[in-house]
Amino acid sequence: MEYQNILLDNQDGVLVLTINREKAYNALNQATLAEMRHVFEKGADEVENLKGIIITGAGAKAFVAGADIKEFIGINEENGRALAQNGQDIFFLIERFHKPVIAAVNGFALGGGCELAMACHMRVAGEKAKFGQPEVNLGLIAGYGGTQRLTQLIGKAKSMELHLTGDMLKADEALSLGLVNYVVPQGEEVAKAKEIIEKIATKAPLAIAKAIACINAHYDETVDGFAYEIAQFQACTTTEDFKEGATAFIEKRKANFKGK
Ligand code: DAK
Repeated sequence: MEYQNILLDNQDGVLVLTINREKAYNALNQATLAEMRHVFEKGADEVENLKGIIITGAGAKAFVAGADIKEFIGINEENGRALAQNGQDIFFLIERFHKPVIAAVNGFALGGGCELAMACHMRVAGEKAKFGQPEVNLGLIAGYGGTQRLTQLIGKAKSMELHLTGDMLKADEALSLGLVNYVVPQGEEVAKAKEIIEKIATKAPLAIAKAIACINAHYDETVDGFAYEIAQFQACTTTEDFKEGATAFIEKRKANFKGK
């Protein structure tokens, strides 16, 4: 697939996905969502020795300023459900991806942009980043999982406040509420996200994938997270990497994990 709305840069196995619609503050139109779906369904796994993915926005102003409001005119009762389902499916692909996905939030992360950041496994914010769910200003509510993920991340009271007022959070407030993992000087978001992914890449890949799946299981009411963890733990014990990790510890050397 040829990408028109995103840029992909493979930095030694760290795939930097830049939403490249700077003039529209990187607003998510349907074409951009389709390209992102393709990356997470296919493209990323074609990257040799993929370590993880960083999602960021082009330019200095915005990560993603929301769904593309200029496309809204075509949304109606008939297609609204399918559009929401499509968006949520793509964000689930991100959330359930087997390698770490980190949002490098370089500016406004509003509406669908905040929802995109929240679907990632972690978030690194530049100090000028702003987060919010301002859909009520447009007669809408969040449709890409925002009511659920913001509540999971920062709790009911603050999530309620943000969704009902449409107010924005500054980066330091987002940090104190647990919405972001780190706040860094403006422009250093991708570098910090890369540092985290490089660290994770030194660990056992199958264990990393299973840890992501187990943590996600906590938020899936159809799954008993504790039972799921037992099964995934047991599966780890059958891997070559488990033997290698334990042996390396005893032999006082660095483990050489192979993802097997
Ligand atoms: N969509 C399209 N264009 C946008 C945009 C957006 N969300 N946000 C900004 N832009 C464009 C502006 O139109 C402007 O383009 P030109 O007019 O120059 O062509 C350019 O980006 C720069 O914007 P401003 O001139 O407004 O820049 P400022 O620095 O003055 O203000 C701002 C920045 C981010 C505060 C402001 O642009 C703003 O309030 N933007 C809208 C933010 C917003 O309301 N975002 C939430 C959108 S609602 C759905 C599921 C989910 C959703 C929708 C549907 N389905 C199930 C179908 C999610 C909804 C949302 O995300």
